[in-house]
Amino acid sequence: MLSSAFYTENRRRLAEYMTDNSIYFVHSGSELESTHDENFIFQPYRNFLYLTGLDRSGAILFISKLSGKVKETLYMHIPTEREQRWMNLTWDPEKMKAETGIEEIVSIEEWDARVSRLLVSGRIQDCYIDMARWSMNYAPNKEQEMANRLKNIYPFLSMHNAYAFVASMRTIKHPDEIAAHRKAVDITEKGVRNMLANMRPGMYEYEIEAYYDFVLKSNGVKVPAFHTIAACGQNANHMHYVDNNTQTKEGDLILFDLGARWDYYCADVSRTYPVNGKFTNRQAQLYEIVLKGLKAAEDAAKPGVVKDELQNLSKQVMAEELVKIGKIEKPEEISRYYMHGSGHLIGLDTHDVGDYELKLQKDMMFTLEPGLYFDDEETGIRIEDTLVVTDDGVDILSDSIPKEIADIEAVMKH
Ligand SMILES: [Mn+2]
Repeated sequence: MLSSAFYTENRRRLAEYMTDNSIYFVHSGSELESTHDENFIFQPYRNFLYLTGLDRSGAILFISKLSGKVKETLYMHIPTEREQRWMNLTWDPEKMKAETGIEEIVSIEEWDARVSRLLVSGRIQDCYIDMARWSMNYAPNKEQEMANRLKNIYPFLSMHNAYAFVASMRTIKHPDEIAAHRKAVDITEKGVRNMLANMRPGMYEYEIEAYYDFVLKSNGVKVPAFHTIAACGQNANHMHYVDNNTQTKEGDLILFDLGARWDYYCADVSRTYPVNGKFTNRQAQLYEIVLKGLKAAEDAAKPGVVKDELQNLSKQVMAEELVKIGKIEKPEEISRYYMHGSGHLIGLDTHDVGDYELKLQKDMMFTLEPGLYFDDEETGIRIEDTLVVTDDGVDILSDSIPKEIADIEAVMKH
């Protein structure tokens, strides 16, 4: 958890955005069943987390603004004695008040009575919900159910979605958030270096990955930011390959796309390494093209630049190089070997929320990840850094994770 001042400030800005005589609520989310009596690991809805710091299921943050007076209440499921015993679910409202800066914490059972009392006056006209929806086909979530219920009972309410506003706040990182990111990237680096120290041809992808997982676990990272990709040879040409169950061969390149998570802040780094520690001339030639594409974008990144322009720059640089070595005849043919965008905002989500058309601003965090995928050579290369925008450029948080050929080969010399 970051400081209570951070969460309090986030809520203050949200309340400022709300019109007078309005309410806002956001659910933390609930546990989802995986099979029989097992649940998936609970993931709090990130806007809830950003406003409270709490990762408890079954909670609602409620903010009312009445005649300019803002009141914040946290509605929580109070764990039963049985839940406290079996699940180690603690119930310490005073501690939660101190951690979140929210002065009122009450049982979720009081929700109906309290919200009724507030809405009966008819003074509340605007209701802000906070709802992200990745697909129209997902089952309705609690946020949607509650919005429908309130709209049904109080048809005069005008509904608004505060999601985009909170998402826009999330794109500019507080120094404490950047520090959490740095920690996530530092642990990622330790994990990658442990793989480099132990990787040999003939190992299965999962055996190599285990050296990374060990470092994450032993540094207190329970869950990584996303499923690790460890893809040798042709597997690297499937961008979201996560089977990681192929035996590596002498002469393979292996592509890793991975990241630790610290305080819910995600690292996202890709590297491509020769399993035996030494690039062939051809591999080095192709690798340098991707690296050149990445560096061109990193050198051009600064406040005021639109992120997509950086993607185009990487693509253009790589296309020119591919023409030079005779792999393609015209630059536009690069689309045969490069079929994804380069990078995304990053934060509490790996592919973080926010407006991707925006120009870069100081303290935004994002990734750049050009790649080239050659089915005809059974070789896929991607190099990705996690970056934070500074006054006049970017700070590459993942810069010390080896990516220059000389550094990689020196580190891997066993
Ligand atoms: Mn990425």
